[in-house]
Order: sequence, then C-alpha cells, then structure tokens
Amino acid sequence: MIETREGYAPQSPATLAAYLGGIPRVAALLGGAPSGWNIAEVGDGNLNLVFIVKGPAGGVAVKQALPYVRLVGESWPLPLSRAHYEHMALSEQARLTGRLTPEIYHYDETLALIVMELLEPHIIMRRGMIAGIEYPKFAEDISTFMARTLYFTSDLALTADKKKAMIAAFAGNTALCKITEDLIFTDPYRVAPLNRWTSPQLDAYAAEWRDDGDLKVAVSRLKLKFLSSAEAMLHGDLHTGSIMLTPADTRVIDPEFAFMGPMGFDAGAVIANFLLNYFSQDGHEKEPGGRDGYREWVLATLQQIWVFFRAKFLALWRGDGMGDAYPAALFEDAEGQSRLEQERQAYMDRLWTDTVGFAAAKMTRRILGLAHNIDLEWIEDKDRRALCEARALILSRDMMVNPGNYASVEALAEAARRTRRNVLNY
Ligand code: SR1
Ligand code: MG
Repeated sequence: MIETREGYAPQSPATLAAYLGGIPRVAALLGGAPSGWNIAEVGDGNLNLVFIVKGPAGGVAVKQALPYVRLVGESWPLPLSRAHYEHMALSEQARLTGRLTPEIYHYDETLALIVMELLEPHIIMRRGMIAGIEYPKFAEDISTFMARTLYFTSDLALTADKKKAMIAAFAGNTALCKITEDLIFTDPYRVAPLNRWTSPQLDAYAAEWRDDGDLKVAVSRLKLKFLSSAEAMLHGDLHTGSIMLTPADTRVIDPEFAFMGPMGFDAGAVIANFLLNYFSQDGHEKEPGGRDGYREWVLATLQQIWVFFRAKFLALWRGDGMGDAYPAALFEDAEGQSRLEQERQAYMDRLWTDTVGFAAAKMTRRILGLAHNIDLEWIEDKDRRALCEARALILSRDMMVNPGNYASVEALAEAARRTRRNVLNY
C-alpha cells in the first residue's frame, strides 16, 4: 500500500516555490520573489525527487522522498520515513566530519523533504570517473569520512547506553535495509523478476551464479553479518553516486539507507565502485590504452583509501578508546598495551576481510541484479560492456569465495589488473 500522510504531497516547481517562500532562511538565501525563482526537478536516482532552486542571491537543493521506488513505480511502495533517517544520519555525519557533508538549511518531517546546500560546481563522482577526471583529494577525504563516522559511532568510542540508543534510533529503517538484503544479498543468486543483465552475452554467467553453492553460502554469510552486526552507524549506500565533488572539495550525500550495521559494508561500497569503474574504462576509452593512466589512478586511489582509512581509524582508537569495548583497566601495563595494539591490528585485518566480501557482493549486484551502474550501462557496445562486466564478475566471485587471496589492498589491486589482462572474452 502506498503510504499517505496528512499534509504530505509530492512537490512540483510551482508548489515548491510557494513553500520555500514561507521559510525565511531559505527565502533569504535565494533572494528576490518566489515567482522569479528558477526551479527544475533533476532527480536521476532510483528513489526520490530532487529539485535545484535558484534565485538572484543564491541556490538550494531540495530532496523529497516519494512513497514508492521511483525506478520501479507505484507497484513498489516505500515509506516516507526514510527522510527522517537520512536527516538524522546527515546531522550526525556533519557533527563528526564537518564540511564533508552538505549543509542542511531546513527539514520538514511531514513533507519528507530536506532543503540543503546547492553543491556547485560539484558533480556526481560516478560521472566524473566515467569522464576520466582525477580527484587528488578524494582518498584523503573519504578515508576521513569513513574513519570518523564509523569509529565514533562504534563500541570503541561509545558507552553501551549511547550505542544502544543509536541502535534504537535507526532500528526503524527496515524498509531500506530490506532493499539491500534482497537486491544485494539474495536476488542476484536466484531467479528474481527484477533481475537484469547484458543479455544474451551474460546469460551463462547469470545461470552459473544461480547454481553456485559456494557463492550462495559466502553471500549468505555476508547477509547474516549485515543483518546482525550493529557495529557502527553506516551511510548504507556509499557508492560513487552518493558523492558530489570537485578536484578540491568532496561531499558525501544521500544517507537514507543509514542504520547500525557492519563497518565493512560502507568500506566495501567504495572499493566495489572503484573496481567497477576500473573495469568499465575499456568501454570508455577512445583508443586501446587511452585510459591506461586513468586506470592506474583508480587503483592507486583505491589503495590509498584503505591505507589512509586504516591509519586514521587506528589513530582515533589509540587517542580515544573511551568506549565500553576493550576497557582501559584490562590493558594498563606495558604487556597489556602491547596486547591491545596487536588486537587493534587484528581488528583491522578482520575489517578488511569483511570489506572484500561486501565489495564483491556490491559488484555482483550491479551486473546481475536490478539496479546497475552507469559506469557499465553507458557502454553502448554490448559485447564490449559484457567483457567489462564478465571481468568484474569473475573477480567478485573469487573475492567472495576466497577472501584469503586478498590479504591486502595491494593484492586486490593486482588481482584486478591480472583479471583484466587474462580475461579476454565474456
Ligand atoms: C530500488 S533501490 C536500488 C538501489 O538504489 C540505491 O542507490 C541503493 O543502492 C539501492 O540498492
Ligand atoms: Mg541514493
């Protein structure tokens, strides 16, 4: 059933002008009269309405939840409450990371609508990477974002009462979690009506994935972790479509899938999208080898993201460690300090293994499931696209089933190079 809520109506440019005109802070930011504002609906995501509003003095972006999945239509209802969780996560991320999120100007719970900073001249990172643009600050920024949001909402930093309060606060975002549980961890491995892939080129892969017992066990272990490990507040959908940036400024947007879950899910999302972009470059280069340099930038940045994240997370833990996990009283003397440091390293190693698994699941779902990436979708030549996708699928299968083959991020980057070199047909 499509949710109805008193006072809720999807906005149009005309209704939005009148509405924003009644919010003094926003009206002042835009300047002039509402009748003179330029408003366009520009949403190209899977779920929501997004408006860009410009007035003589400035601009704002407005995001409004629809009571259904935009990509599919009214046949797939989705609760408006996701705007509540998005607003809560954005506020927490802003508190923890400052300028790495857009500024929020206004939130309306009834309309499920957020008015925020218009990010200009930022573009969606996925589009920039398809165009071959390098982002020299990105690894620094995203590793800070992940380290601070994940560390400070975990049991390493929070007392148990505060951590449980956060779990309670996000526990109702079940419909968005269910999308992930179905679309990432289940549907690509079974016959599901909304699955799609490059056909007929990848028909045999889709059939094989549905018939692969090892893969089904591996992805189900990951699903169990996603369902049961409330380690930290996740962004929940940290792909390159959830990042707007310029080479000098990075902002993380769209945390409507936020909930308390396993940290490797966020880290894995970033890694997966870098690997998918890496494999997609063969479909975007104008002449063979034309994107060799960019491909290496993608892998070098992927490695930096993990190396920087690990170092920053560990530094926060060493300098803080105020949470109820690993009580200081148990590790006071030199021997205790040394054991605790060994444990920190082991913790990060386990987190890397989770990250590899979640990255693999996120790669597979973008090729065999419902929601695909334009990195691959925009490759018009279907044979060429299928080759890029087959490489990503082959690597992702091994990452999921044999995570021990990827003990370091360098090993993962080298495996991506090797897969591209060795897989010459889909
Ligand atoms: C039906 S929603 C499909 C996907 O879009 C979002 O960006 C999430 O990744 C979700 O899985
Ligand atoms: Mg989104």
